[in-house]
Amino acid sequence: MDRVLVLSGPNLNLLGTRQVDIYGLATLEAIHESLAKLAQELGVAVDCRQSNHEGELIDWIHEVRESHVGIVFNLGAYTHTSIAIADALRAISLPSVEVHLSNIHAREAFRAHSHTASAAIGVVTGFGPASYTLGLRALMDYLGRSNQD
Ligand code: CA2
Repeated sequence: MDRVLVLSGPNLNLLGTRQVDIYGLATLEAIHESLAKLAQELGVAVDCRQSNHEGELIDWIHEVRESHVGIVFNLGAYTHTSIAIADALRAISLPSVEVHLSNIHAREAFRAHSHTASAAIGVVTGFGPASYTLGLRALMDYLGRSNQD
């Protein structure tokens, strides 16, 4: 079965415990469960991982370059700072979708810029936990269409 990496970056392991006004009450575990359920419907497997470490996120991106068909990623604050992760995404030739729980364009100005968005096929931002499932649907839709080429 095809596999998709779902990558979450720093502090997202704390979801549902703090800043619930911005990020909501859902835990990352609950988001992973809804992704697994959707993946089953879509006939794909999700491999959900979270790390607070930039190098580990980069290592995982490299690791899946031949074993997985795409990546859904929420890099947390590394979105706005990490040229190294953007380079890693560009260095592999897998399609990816960037997702954010909050609308990064409706917050502080520094959040509106993403180093990594241009390495992705598209961005889903502002739909809470549904951003992850919408991102997986968008990736699978893209893969279905690219397979027809
Ligand atoms: O909206 C998103 O998904 C973000 O990627 C979340 C990042 C933020 O830096 C981005 O600008 C937008 C922050 C994730 C922090 O998550 C927390 C969860 C619980 C408590 C505190 C932080």
